[in-house]
Amino acid sequence: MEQTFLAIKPDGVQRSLVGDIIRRFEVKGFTLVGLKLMKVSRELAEKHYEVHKERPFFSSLIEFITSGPVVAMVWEGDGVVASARKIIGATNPLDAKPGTIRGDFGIDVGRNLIHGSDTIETAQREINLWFIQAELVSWNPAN
Ligand code: D4T
Repeated sequence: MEQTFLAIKPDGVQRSLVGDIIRRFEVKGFTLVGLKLMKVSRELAEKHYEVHKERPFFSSLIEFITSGPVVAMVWEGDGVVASARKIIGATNPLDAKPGTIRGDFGIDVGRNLIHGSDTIETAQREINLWFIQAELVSWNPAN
């Protein structure tokens, strides 16, 4: 079954949006298989964002993601990687459509509330980076 990695960033946690954000993926019909609140180490942050190492915003991105608690999650379902990206909206919240998480709650690209894996391959890499297998729960939703 297809899986994706999502992380509610420190701004989403600080603004008490955790419940609202999780609800959007639940009501869509995806299955939550991993969930933890964590303070992200610099090492994990740098590995997660290593593709952006040379970008001018890299150091502020690392400072921000390590600044407070993050809610790390794994969600499962057919097409979940692409669908979650649609639910999240464009990287810059000013460009994100109303109805998306970033479109509804943000105005700043450096405070865009949530991360979502962009491909199935990236999702597998990120799930393995953030979770150990024993933290993931395989279950069949009754509905
Ligand atoms: P993430 O990876 O956080 O889900 O965001 P996206 O996949 O939508 O966008 P990204 O990888 O291009 O950017 C990663 C992260 O960097 C921040 N950022 C991005 C920033 O602070 N300034 C910028 O100019 C850009 C492009 C926001 C998301």
